[in-house]
Amino acid sequence: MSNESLANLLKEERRFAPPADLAANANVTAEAYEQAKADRLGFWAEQARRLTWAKEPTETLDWSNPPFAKWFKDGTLNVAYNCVDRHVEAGHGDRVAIHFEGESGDGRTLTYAQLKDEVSKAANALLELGVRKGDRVAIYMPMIPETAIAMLACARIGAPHSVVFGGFSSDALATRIQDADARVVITADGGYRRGKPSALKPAVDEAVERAGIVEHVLVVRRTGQDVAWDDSRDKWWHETVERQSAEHTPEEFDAEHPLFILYTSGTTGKPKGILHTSGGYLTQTAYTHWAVFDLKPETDVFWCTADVGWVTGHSYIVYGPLANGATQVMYEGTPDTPHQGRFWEIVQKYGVTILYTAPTAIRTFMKWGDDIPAKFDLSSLRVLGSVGEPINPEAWIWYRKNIGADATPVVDTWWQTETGSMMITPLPGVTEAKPGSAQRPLPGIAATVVDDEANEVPNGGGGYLVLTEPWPSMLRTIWGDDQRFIDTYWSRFEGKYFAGDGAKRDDDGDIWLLGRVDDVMLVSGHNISTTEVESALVSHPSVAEAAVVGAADETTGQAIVAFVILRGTAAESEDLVTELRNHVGATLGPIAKPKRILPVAELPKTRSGKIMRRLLRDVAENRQLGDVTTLTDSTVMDLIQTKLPAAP
Ligand code: 6R9
Repeated sequence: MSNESLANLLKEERRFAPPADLAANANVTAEAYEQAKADRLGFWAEQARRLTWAKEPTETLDWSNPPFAKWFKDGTLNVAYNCVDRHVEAGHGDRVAIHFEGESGDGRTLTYAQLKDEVSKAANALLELGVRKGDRVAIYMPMIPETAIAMLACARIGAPHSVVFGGFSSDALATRIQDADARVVITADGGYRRGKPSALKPAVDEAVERAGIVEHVLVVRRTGQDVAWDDSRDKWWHETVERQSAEHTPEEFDAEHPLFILYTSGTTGKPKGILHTSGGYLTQTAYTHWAVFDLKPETDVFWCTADVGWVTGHSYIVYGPLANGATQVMYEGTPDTPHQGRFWEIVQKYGVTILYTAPTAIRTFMKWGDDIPAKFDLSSLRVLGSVGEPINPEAWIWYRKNIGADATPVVDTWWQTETGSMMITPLPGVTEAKPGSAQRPLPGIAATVVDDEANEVPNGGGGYLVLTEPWPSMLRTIWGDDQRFIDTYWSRFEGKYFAGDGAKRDDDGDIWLLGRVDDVMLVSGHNISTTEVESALVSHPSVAEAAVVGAADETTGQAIVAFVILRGTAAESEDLVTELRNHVGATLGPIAKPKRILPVAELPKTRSGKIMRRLLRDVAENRQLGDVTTLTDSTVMDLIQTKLPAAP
């Protein structure tokens, strides 16, 4: 953003106070902000006491060699013990840990006592396969309980896991196996997706062949489909794990012992293996899951709809909820199988009280229509969360109104794979909520918005989001590449973590996220955020979803090109396009009017639901498409290309 700070275009005046009863019984009150401000490290030291340490840490943060942080470094603990055993020891062995809902309606309930046995057996099996402390294990699985069990078994023996999203190609899996030098892969024959078994093992076979270093493949039988088998290498989970002893004594590891590597693709270059360690990561995931969702472990039923292959699944299906002894739902399939009310049917069936999902899902539900959730009893819900992208104010309002009975708080949580857990978000019992804004850094977190020269922008200004103090669940490095870690995150602004997101501060000082800096458009010398133009489009009753990009333009530098998905009833026409352009002009000002608006059937998205604007930019600029390997459905791009007349 060289010419001018991000234009501050969107005005959102709606406000929602926390419900009185929730505020009165909230886990966290406004005092937490004061307390953390007065003594930030003392605050985190106190949060670390949520965990059970084998040896209590005496030092909170060692920041003597920035940006390489060490949190709680003289403490030792076992992460799996914290997520499982200690709840059983505390007398909660009969509490449900996981209500598993298979796509085809099959299900299974695991109590904490059962989870302890399963994790112990899996840990013993990994030991039998020769896995030792520090060895990396790749996990390529559908959304089934064995995935969480496998991750916890790795944590239990100190073997960092690298979960690779089950939808990624064998290529992507092979690169990640190689980069982490993983000798063991845990997978399944397949999983259910859209009513059909979807194979995983063939991709593993190919990846293992290509990587050339894998010694054992442990295979869960989920679908029963035929699989190729290599007797010297492949082992069935039900044969290898089931015969193990359910006794396994957890070993204690240093707080900074690596817990997992998770690859983020980024826009260019080879994927970055984001490294997270044990004590600080678990402290912040447990704290945020408890604070931001106001979790009451005895009564709440939590459901995070993310895939475990995404960081959201790591932190808010596996580590945060289980460290807190929560009861949660885990769902294998898609939201429209066998019908478009599937999510609401699940909420009703299990009495879900806290729901955590992504804006892309919410916009899809909006498109499907209000009458679908209206058919189900959603009265158990008391807190709704959003993560993954900026949530358009209209989607926020829809979520609260149609899912939350116009009463539940919506927490819009900003964070990244790199931050490990939530960083900027309202608190449900404290914050007067603003639709579309993540609002404030959590207690103990220091975030701000700066301009090109690293000066903090005043209220009303826009620029780059930075984190100004280390935090417990921060990434420790990029696996095998400390220099890339420094260059990517710590070099843009001296001494500050550069998140790569554009942001603005409103007149109250609240933070609004405006999308990736790489996506910001420069139109006639004005930096305009894709998010704001998209939100303006989505606020029109005919638009369900929108993706906006800047395409090279001779007169204005870049011109705004919008791809829109129309709502079911809206017909595509010249008049509608003109109306949409005028609507954006009226909402944001003439500078933000898209030059072209193209109705499309689908938008290109990553597996975690993020719109891949760079591919749309390629289309808008008539270029060869870049890397499409992380796309959910690559045929989407063919459809979009046929919509686009050759650029003028
Ligand atoms: C957790 C996760 C990180 C990027 C991040 C930002 C976007 C996530 C957001 C949000 C606005 C929110 N993002 N949550 N933008 N508001 N509440 O998504 O991790 O997959 O690494 O993506 O997602 O652009 O920088 P990850």
